[in-house]
Amino acid sequence: MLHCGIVGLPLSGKSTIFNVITGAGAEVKPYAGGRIDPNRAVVDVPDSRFDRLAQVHRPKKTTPAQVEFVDLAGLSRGAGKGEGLGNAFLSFVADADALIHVIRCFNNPDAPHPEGSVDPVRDWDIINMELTYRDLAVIENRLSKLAGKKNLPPEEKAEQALLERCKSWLFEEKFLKDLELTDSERRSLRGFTFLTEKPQIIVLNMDESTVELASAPNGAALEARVGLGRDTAITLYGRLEMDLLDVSDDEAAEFTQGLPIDRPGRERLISSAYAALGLISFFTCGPDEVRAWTLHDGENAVDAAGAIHSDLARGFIRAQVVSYSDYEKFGDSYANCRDEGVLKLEGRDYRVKDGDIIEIRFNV
Ligand SMILES: Nc1nc2c(ncn2[C@@H]2O[C@H](COP(=O)(O)OP(=O)(O)O)[C@@H](O)[C@H]2O)c(=O)[nH]1
Ligand SMILES: [Mg+2]
Repeated sequence: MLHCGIVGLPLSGKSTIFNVITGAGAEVKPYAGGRIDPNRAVVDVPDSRFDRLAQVHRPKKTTPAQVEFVDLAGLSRGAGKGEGLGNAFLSFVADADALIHVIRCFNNPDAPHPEGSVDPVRDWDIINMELTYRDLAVIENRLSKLAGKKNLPPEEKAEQALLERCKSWLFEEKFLKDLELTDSERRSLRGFTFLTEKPQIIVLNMDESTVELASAPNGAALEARVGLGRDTAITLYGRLEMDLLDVSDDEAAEFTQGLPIDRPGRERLISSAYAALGLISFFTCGPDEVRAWTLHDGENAVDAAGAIHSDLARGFIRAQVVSYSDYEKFGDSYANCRDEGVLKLEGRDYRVKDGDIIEIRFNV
């Protein structure tokens, strides 16, 4: 399951956004709290294809893909150096596959900004600085261990050189996810769970009065900094969208008039997360269960089999595959799809596509 950690300064609206995503009713506080226990929620991935497949098959059980969200206490200055809640907090972050980075763009005198003013660019820098400090601390720690050893074996020499490269890169104020590395170098860094290596989905938490990003505080600079326009940055209207959870559709339509909210916040966020992480879904359909599964784009038929069960990967023979769109087009019938030649038997190396409906043939 995809695991997303929500980060941001205190009072940036993290818990509010957690509620928008999950409808979970987490405590939203107008002051900077000191809890480190995170709120956790598992959310179904919205997918209209999955919903329709469930209607067509009427199985005993339906299992959508799911994402876990973890809402943490705020990250403050100094956390990366172990101050305050720093280390405990950052260990939660290290577990995440992706970070939802909430940036405060709203004014709210009832919840004064901990830095004294609303300045999204400064806030963006503070958080990323903390993530960078933490990664540097991890690197320094390992480097000093290696430096203490005599006669490093070749793999540790290589590790040392690689960590030195990472360190200089971080000193240039760049993120490790943007450092060009070979697959084996990436793999050797995995155990460090570097925070700046994680994809970020940037959530600009807007005032309901701020329709255009340009009218957000320091909007132009912010846009340049976070590269808005890439699929990894979205705007959310935290408080407004949280209030929408409690009203009728008609009222909601009235509230959101003129705002660029075409789909519910949770859908926008989850689909950005899938895009940022390069994730795709495939489906298995039968009378017992219709289920959506998550893979990384580029994974093959054996990976799909392994996602379902390790036995299926081990005894893999072939995958029967039809795309969702063909299946729908030909009357939701495998027989029709076979006649039309769109139902295929694929081998191990077949690259799974988003929306494939798959049945694994196997022998154990
Ligand atoms: N005006 C306005 N206030 C918000 C918005 N999002 C959050 N708040 C308020 O800011 C305060 C802190 O929100 P919270 O979600 O607890 O922030 P956290 O500390 O980052 O988890 C609460 O009083 C919220 O009602 C927003 O989009 N607009
Ligand atoms: Mg909170």
